[in-house]
Amino acid sequence: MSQTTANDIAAIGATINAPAYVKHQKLISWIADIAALTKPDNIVWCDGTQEEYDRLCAQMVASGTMKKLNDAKRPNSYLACSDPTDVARVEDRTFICSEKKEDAGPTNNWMAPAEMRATLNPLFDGCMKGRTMYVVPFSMGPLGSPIAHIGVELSDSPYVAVNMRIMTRMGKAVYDVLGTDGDFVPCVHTVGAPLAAGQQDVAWPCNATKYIVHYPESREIWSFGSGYGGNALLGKKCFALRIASTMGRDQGWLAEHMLILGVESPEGKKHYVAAAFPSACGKTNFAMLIPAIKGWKVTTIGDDIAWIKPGKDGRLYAINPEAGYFGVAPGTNTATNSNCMASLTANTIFTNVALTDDGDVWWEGMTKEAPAHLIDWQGKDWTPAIGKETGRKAAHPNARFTVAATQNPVIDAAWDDPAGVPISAFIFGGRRSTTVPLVTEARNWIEGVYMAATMGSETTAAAAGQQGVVRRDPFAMLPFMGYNMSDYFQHWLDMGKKIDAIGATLPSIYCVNWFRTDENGKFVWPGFGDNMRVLKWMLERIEGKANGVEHVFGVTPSFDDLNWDGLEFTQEQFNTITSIDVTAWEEELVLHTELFEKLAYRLPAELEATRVALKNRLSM
Ligand code: SAT
Ligand code: MN
Repeated sequence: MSQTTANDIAAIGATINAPAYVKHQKLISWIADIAALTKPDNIVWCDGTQEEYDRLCAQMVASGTMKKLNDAKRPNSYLACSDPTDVARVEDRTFICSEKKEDAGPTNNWMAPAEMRATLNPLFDGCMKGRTMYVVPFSMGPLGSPIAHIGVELSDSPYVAVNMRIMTRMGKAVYDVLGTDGDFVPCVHTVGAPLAAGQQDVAWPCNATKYIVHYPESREIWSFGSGYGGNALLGKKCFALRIASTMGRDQGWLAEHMLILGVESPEGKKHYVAAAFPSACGKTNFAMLIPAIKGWKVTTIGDDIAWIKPGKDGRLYAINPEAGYFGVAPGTNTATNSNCMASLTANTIFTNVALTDDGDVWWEGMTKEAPAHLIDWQGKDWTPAIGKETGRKAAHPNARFTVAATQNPVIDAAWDDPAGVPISAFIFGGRRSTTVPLVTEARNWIEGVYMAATMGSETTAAAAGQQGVVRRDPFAMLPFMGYNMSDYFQHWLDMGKKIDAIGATLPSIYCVNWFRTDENGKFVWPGFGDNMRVLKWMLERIEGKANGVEHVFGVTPSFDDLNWDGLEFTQEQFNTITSIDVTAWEEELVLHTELFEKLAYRLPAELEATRVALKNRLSM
């Protein structure tokens, strides 16, 4: 085969209209290859400017994909309503295509790369006919940060292009960082709905066949058939978690499904913590919480994903690779998250919420009473009476907002710091109506990894499928792991060992559960701003200032160890959410065993040893 020369590249660049500022030959020939395969009518090179954003939004308003909201109510904001079959991530259509099946592990769908490529090739062939291909260059993390990485998404969805501008650092400046030969993760996305000549488009094109495919070895992402959220905004779960987790394993860092927040005490002492919860368990609320205790301040670094690398001092430093929030709208209101509501007053894209008669948005839980009339997320008339009669929701339970992080009134001053922020604690939490107590501190790193590895949570609307059943969700990473789960546990254990070996301080690890219910199925813990009481205890533990009681799993506060200023909460209520029911825990440990049996191949011995020790302590 002959070498491609600079002249050839110039010619290739010209056929795909590459702007002069794109100087990366490999990138140009990759884009040319994808254009030749997908056969779009046009190529638009996104520069990330406001003008471009406004133009694409106006174009989507004209085509019926989006509605512009009333500027007097919600300036520069839009509503997009998806096809009713395209409303959440599709985990059963998500694949990790490593060369060896065991490298994807038992928790992932796997297909051999060659077989998957043979499957996808005919689907992608001509898939963009009649459409425009948008070239979307983006940085996950502050441009040029040593913790950041670059991706380029080719998509035939203008909805993806505008959402990526909010969710990532997207635009021309990325090419400066890339230079002539910088690394990037190639991401190909199509809604999978080519248009024949003269064929009328629909408001939300998509395909009943869906594939969300990752090739961890070549670090590629191919997504077919969905225009929604994590299936289509490939910088998010696909890159920042699935591909990045494999990069982290290979390069000695961590890509985690974690929010990052800053907490400042009344004395001005500041800590950063990172917390993992499964999708739709209140991460955005926690990341923006308004402390119920006077004098404390919480600020946001990120609400969904953390990239964490060891710094020169050996401590772990984290960045938020994203630049915006793609949060769940239903349930959000000025009482549960007023910072979030303040973020959404302008410049926001809403997806699958309801439209009010005066051109604003509404969702379940936004106000106590629903407006008298709405157009629901499927474009149908909706009134409270209709809702009551049919059980139909005005907004889809997984309806979302997309908003820039900079609109958050409590954004942390360091949120964009390329160096990241030092992490003092990791928090792991699930949605559990029983069994798991309010808060437990791990006595050591291995116990903490065990807690995270055995996390369980009742399922929510963020993923297609049955809701409300407990599933094991290790590290809240189950749907987002790019490699073998057991190897990932090992990676966490190894990171701990390495940091310990150089004498640097490891973050403390906590397990929390805000969701325990009473005999009537009502949440006992008030949650939201009152979670500050738990945070305060954690930070004071880290500083050696707070007491706790040791029990079978670790250390928990007694009633008197928490601050109760301004909250009526009885010792009895406290017992309801902290008690350890031995029988329930024996059953829980059986489920841990089931998980470990499933993950037995390459499961670190330390974890099974921890389980055995736990079981022995429990039966003492
Ligand atoms: O993956 S999404 O970004 O669509 C939402 C989520 O599951 O957290
Ligand atoms: Mn998430």
